[in-house]
Amino acid sequence: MDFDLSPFSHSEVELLTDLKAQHFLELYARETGEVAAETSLATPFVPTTAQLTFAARVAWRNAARCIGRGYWPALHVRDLRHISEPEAVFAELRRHLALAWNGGKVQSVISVFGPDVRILNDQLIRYAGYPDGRGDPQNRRLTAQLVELGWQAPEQHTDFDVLPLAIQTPAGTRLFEWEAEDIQEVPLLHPEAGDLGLRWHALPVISNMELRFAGLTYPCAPFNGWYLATEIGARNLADQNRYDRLPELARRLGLDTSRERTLWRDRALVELNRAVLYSFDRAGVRIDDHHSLSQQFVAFEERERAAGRRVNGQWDWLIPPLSPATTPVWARIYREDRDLTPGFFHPRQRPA
Ligand code: NRG
Repeated sequence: MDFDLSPFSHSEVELLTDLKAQHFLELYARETGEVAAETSLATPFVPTTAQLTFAARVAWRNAARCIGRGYWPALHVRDLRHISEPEAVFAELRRHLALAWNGGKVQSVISVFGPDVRILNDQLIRYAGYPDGRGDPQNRRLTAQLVELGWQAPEQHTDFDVLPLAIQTPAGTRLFEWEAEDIQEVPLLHPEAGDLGLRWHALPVISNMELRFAGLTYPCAPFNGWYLATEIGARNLADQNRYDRLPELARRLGLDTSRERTLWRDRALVELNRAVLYSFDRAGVRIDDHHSLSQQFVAFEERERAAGRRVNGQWDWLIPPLSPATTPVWARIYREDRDLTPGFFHPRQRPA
């Protein structure tokens, strides 16, 4: 439950915040069996590490768009609320990447920082998008912002130049460059067509969503799971407004691209997704396919039902972009509560 607090007076806001804290503590007690001390208006609620850990995991469980949340109880939560100095934040983010990478056996990790920090980048690892057409067109605005903040792009633009990270505090915005060892990437090989001259990074780390619960907001709480192959093969590298590589792949594969009805786009799309799975498997990097993950999601739904909980879901995000009707998610109906907390929210989305 969340409200827009702007029309309320200071004391009304305090009361609502207190109610939200009570609401969270009831949930915490119900699910963990631990009864926590009551909060009151006199003493603002400061969650314990155990409560923060629970909240972050439930926020993942509540994430309406995520097909991978069956793993929610295994989220590794790093309580870094005492850290808000940019250098220290960046050092911890490097540790986050190493912990999440785990030698290729990618683990889900969230790092929760102090309240005055924000990250400008929407993911920790992003490829630059340049006006000359190189790189990821989705990141053109971010790239321009980082250049404005002082980033010097490499002289020779490539399609996969990793952007620096912009960390914002009340003292200003600072840029940090990743070390080569921080960034794990997988070059894409097609099992029959060979090297595709493409690559993708192993870790999707969402860095611009706020963690909200108990009337509290943590604006810097980057989290990651691992990739679902269609994210890379059916969107990032395939979308016409992203890397748009289907025509080139179709030609390589000798497909007839003269007419739409040869379905060369669909055939190239399947082959690109095969290449992503094949390459990640070969490199020993954890990745899911949409059939297995959809089945796991349905099993998660069953577990939630058994626990007496309703699954929050957004159907158009849960279905995969490749062969959606072959998965069990296609024929199901989902309802979304956009205010459900604990949750992850975009900063523009209603205040907590
Ligand atoms: N489609 C985006 C990533 C979105 C989140 N996906 C995950 N999250 N797998 C992309 O970079 O392709 N996660 O936390 O694992």
